Amino acid sequence: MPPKEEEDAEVEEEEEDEVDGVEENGQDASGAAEKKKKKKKKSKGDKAAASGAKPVEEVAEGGGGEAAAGGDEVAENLSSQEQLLQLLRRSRVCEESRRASAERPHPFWDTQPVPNLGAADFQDCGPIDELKTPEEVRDDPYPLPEQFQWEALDVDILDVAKEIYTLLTENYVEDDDCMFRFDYSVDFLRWALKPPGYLKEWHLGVRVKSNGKLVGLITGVPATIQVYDNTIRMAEINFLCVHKKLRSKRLAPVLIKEITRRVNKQNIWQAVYTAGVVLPRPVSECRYHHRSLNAKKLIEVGFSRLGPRMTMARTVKLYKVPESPQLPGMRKMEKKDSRRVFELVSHYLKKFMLHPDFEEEELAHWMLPRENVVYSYVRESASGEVTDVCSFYNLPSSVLGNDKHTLLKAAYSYWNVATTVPLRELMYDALILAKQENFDVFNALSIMENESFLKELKFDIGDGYLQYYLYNWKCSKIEPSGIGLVLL
Ligand code: MYA
Repeated sequence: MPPKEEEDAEVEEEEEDEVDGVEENGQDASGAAEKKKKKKKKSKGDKAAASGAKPVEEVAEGGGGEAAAGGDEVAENLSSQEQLLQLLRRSRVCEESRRASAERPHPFWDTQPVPNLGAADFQDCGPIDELKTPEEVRDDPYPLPEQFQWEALDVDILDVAKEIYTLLTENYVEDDDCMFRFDYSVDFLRWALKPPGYLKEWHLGVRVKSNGKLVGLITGVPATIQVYDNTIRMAEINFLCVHKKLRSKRLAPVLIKEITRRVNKQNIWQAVYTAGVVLPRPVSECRYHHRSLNAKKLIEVGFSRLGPRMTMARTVKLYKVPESPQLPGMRKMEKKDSRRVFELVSHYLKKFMLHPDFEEEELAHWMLPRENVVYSYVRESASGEVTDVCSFYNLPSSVLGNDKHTLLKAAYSYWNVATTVPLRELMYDALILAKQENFDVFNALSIMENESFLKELKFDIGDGYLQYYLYNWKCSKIEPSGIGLVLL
């Protein structure tokens, strides 16, 4: 399969809604450019995407690259030599962008209990900060600039959940070329934010006092995580988001410090998180891979492009999958399967250096099927034993500035355990099931044992990375194949 490549898109125009008065009154801009937790595209350099990333400064300044991807015509007019040149240029830009991010100063992160980017790898494991008690942690929330206030967001209130949805769909993670932006649904957000033991206080919003508008977010949920031989109660941090009009005003560090305070008050001192941006300091650097399910649409939206000497018809044929699962006994997971799925998944995860240590109830929360959110299937033998399990979650992206399509439906590989067949065969059925559910693309990271099926199942490598981070925990770096953790 020849590598696929994409063209730069024009940067989307910023929306014009008002965030009253905040820019004049905001704190000084640091000049730190935004970079994103990257997902999505094939042949873009980002968190689930796959081609060349622009340097962060260029993205922040809205600098354009080439014209927007134009489907067959443009793709077919490019000679394979031109495509190769583009590929090389993009990989270089992506690497430069990563290096720039790695080399610039980190006035906030340098004050935090995380290893320096340049520090030697650790041989030992343990907390970085001195041990404290919750009583030693300040009682007062960190101060925000005068015009803002904190709020613990209640996602059970539909209007509040919708406000979070709006903030994220308009301002959350985009690919490096600003062609796609995550579109986490309300149902997804409620699922992601309400596992057993969740705390409303860790769903932290920043509102403009004068009009109540939600302009900032960071969330945490509790999880037990095993890192090498240590089992640690942690917070999984996600959905850090600052409204586009309030970027580079050092609001993110305040959000991070305040969520840290709230987590510490619960006697929890470590956290795990992922990001597309390079910060001090990843414990692992993984890559996204993308399997086309709807090749024509992916090309039309500029997610992928026709390979050299490929026609649309040949490409569609290349990615065609059977209509129904190939393994006998595949069916949707049900509540009655929770115990067995728990046994399979928790036993399987033990082989990885970094993995969640689930309670049965917790895993049932994460895996029981929810329409349009999470899809889980088990394989039941003739004698009624559940032997294999696969799952994926639904994280669509808005397609920005495309005349024909507004949404890209992406499935993300989740917890998969094969005991009766090679993982590749199980994942082939996962692709088929995702296609049945009308997904356009199936994304998987280079983690766990995924390398065993990516190539054969025609996944294309993305050109971006997903960094895994631990807060206040030092340990030796982990290869992607040692990561047994998927964060949403
Ligand atoms: S990753 C997804 C992050 N969200 C997005 O990419 C959405 C779109 N972007 C934005 O909304 C903004 O650009 C954000 C930054 C909010 C990202 N993780 O306020 P600033 C540092 C951590 O002027 P802004 C996810 O959700 C940056 O290096 N830090 O910048 C996991 C700089 O610090 P330093 C980040 O662009 C989140 C400072 O912020 C990230 O307006 C895990 C600049 O602040 C990032 N993704 O806002 C959070 N991006 O100067 C950490 C930039 O030092 C959790 N920065 O380089 C840590 C554990 C906490 C709990 C601990 C409990 C024990």
